[in-house]
Amino acid sequence: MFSIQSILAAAFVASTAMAHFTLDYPTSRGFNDDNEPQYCGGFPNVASPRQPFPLGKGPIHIDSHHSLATVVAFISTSSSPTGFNDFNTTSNGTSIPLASSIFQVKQGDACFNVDLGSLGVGLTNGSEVTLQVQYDGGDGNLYQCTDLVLIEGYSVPSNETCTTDASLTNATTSSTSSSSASGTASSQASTASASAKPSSSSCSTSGAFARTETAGLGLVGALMGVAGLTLL
Ligand SMILES: [Cu+2]
Repeated sequence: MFSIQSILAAAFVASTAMAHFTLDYPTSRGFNDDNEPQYCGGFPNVASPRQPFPLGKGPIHIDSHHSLATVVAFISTSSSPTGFNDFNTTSNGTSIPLASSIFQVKQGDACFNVDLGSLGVGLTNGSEVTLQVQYDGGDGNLYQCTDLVLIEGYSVPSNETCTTDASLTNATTSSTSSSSASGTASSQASTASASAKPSSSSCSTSGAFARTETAGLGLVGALMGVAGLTLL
């Protein structure tokens, strides 16, 4: 017969199988656990209205459901991006630097700052961008997008300010010290399946996504290699 304990245990397993990670601020386009490995987490269309966000330093909040994960953010300057390539270059062919370092987060809430106005891709007051967060907690790259309009001097709600910037304290590589030309969205996407190792993930949503790849290592390795070259 079934005991209360076994029923509770089953419920616990079910609940931990939810939500690899969520993008909590700015608000995500949408969240679908099963589709999170897809471009923009399976939400390819721009959300309207765009959310106001600082042209200067502004905070991004995520909630991680893996014990350890590798995170990076990048942007598209297209008003209607349709795929990863739109996060690679601007409409006039300028490479878009990563919007953050590549850094690690532990389970739970994490916050990091971006400074989109300083990326050197011509963003000004009123510019429209889409920010995509890439997250790898051991079961493959996952994505969330948010659609923004950049406002000079915009003040975020005080409760959204980062008390600890995870991208500074836990960075595995910097987005600013190396040439960003290599650190673009498509190169991240293309290295996503480059390496594999056993996963320590506690989050397997389905057979299809319960892979044992750790894309972050390949990505970090590729970027560190380039960073090394630029130091020569
Ligand atoms: Cu997961």
